[in-house]
Amino acid sequence: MQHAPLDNLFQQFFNWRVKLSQELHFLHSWLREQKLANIAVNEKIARLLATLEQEKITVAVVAEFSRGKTELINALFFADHGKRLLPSGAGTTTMCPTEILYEDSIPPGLHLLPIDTRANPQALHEYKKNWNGWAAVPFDLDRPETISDACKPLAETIMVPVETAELYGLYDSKADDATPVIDGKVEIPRWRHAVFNFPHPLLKQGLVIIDTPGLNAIGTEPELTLSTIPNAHAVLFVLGADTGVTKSDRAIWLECIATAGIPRHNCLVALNKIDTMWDDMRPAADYDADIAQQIKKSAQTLGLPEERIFPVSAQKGLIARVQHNLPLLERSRLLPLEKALAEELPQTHLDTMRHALKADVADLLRRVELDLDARRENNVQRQKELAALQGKSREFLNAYAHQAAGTREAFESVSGRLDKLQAVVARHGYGLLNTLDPKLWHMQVNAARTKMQSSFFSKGVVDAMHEFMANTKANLAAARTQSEEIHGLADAIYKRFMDEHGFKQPVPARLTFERYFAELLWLEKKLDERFGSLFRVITSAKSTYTKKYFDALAGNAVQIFQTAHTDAGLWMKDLMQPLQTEVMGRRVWLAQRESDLAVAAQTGQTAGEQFLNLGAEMHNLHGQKTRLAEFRERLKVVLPEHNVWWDEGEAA
Ligand SMILES: Nc1nc2c(ncn2[C@@H]2O[C@H](COP(=O)(O)OP(=O)(O)OP(=O)(O)O)[C@@H](O)[C@H]2O)c(=O)[nH]1
Ligand SMILES: [Mg+2]
Repeated sequence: MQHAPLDNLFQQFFNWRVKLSQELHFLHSWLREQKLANIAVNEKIARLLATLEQEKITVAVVAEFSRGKTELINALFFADHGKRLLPSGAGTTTMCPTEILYEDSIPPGLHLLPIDTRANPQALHEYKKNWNGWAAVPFDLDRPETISDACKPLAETIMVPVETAELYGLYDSKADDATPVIDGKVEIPRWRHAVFNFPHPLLKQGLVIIDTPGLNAIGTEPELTLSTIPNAHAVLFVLGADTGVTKSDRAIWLECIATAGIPRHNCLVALNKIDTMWDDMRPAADYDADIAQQIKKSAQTLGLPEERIFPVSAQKGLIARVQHNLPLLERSRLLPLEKALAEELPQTHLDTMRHALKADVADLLRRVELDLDARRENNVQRQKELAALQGKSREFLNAYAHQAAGTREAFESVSGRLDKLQAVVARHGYGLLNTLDPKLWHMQVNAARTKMQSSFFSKGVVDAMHEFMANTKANLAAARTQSEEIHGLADAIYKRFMDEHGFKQPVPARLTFERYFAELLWLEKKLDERFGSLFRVITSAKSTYTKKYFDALAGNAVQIFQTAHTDAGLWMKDLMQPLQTEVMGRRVWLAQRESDLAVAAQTGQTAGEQFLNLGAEMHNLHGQKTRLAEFRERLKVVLPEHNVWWDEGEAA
């Protein structure tokens, strides 16, 4: 059977990650062997490797229930399993959002978060930090045919009293489509969220798929629309070719995609179940015309170019793949969709990631190079000095050596001064880290929550949320000012050492806040959209939904701070490192010089042995520079200028 484009993409993505981390490991062990790996270099490489390791590609599959999402996931990604991996069937089968991934820190199996966690304020991502409260159904990996059955809990529901369902935000008696009440009870999903942890090759290579339930469930879990779906690298929206865009399809499209800030180029639409239109009694041209008409109508309703809509039959595609039936695969039209998805993914997120890695690798190499240059420069000075002292009297050499010892001692005080200045910078750094401390944010969140709870009017509830957002922005702005001041201080110190001692290492770049501000502004926009109109305020204030919305919003804001806090910590660690390395290098040089001159004063010689040693060192430095240039070239191949790394053969 034809090799699938997505398999190819992920294989290449994986190969590329392996290749890059191999190159970084080679570079690191060489730097260590050559004693060129200082703390900053070690940390930078460790960080690069961790980034590569954690990198995932996320695809969210979004649709109303029973459109064939799960079947499409089976057909696109897991047909090699030989049967239906995830359960799909008539009626609602995926009752809660399901993340399909591989995570080796938890056992393979279905991990399920109970629905009663909805009574707590913690956001979903917080539950993922601790798996204790999750139920687990282990997979028997030796009997893959049992996995689909093990996933039956995904469809489980329970009957709970109306008040409980209201508490969870899963029942609203005023809603047009309110669930029927039987003996004071209503049916709700048993689980809030599921993680399908399975060591499939694609998942091990970094693929994460989010299988979402229909409108009812999406609407009750604001975290899905506020972060999970917008953060996916590609969104696949599924329609039924038999139904076209229904009212609820349109509602999901608006809620999760059109207003969720998802760039159009990240979104593809599958017009599924085209096999329901197959009719061997009709001319093929009529069938083609019907499909074209459905595409046109769907494109118009969704406001999307027609090329983004892919007619497909997930069910027949899966059968074709399992049975190796090429004509059926062709007829299912699965491949064009798969190809589009494979082309889409690398162009978006992966390029951004590659650019970030490239900048970090370039910075790392530049630092090592500057270090080598400084060592070379020191040796040239030593050589020149010894040459100029040739033929001088023993007495002169003695006095000169004495002076060199004085210079070395004097420099000790310079490095002591740097330590003090560094302590000042670090103190300011603590201030910055305090401003960004996520713990403070938890306090702010609680304060806003109390305010919301005590507000009698709906306006007060929404005002509390807006106030929270305003505080968040103000604090981020304060942190930015602090970081600017710290950078200014570091810059002045670097300049002073440059002027006084001829140092060359430039001050590291500023800490940028644009990304965090953009994320906060986006959250604020969502808040305005959700609670902007008075009607919505009245209907939704103080409801469980409003609380859940705030929890998700606050959870996102705290995460932004968490990231900013981590970034600021790393930035602070890095800020004075280059200067410190240079001062250390100068100290070594001055000590070597002192010992050169002491030998010269003792023996009356400034040539011979010492020159030979210096010559060997220069030779060594030259060799190191050449080797570093080789590493640079090899890394350039893995991180090229142009977007070609995923091309056939490139990552092999
Ligand atoms: N004829 C036809 N039926 C399909 C196709 N894809 C899915 N189905 C059927 O549609 C029904 C729903 O499929 P699922 O994959 O469970 O749909 P879903 O969107 O995941 O549904 P929920 O998880 O319940 O929201 C099942 O009976 C499938 O067999 C298709 O391409 N053609
Ligand atoms: Mg499903």
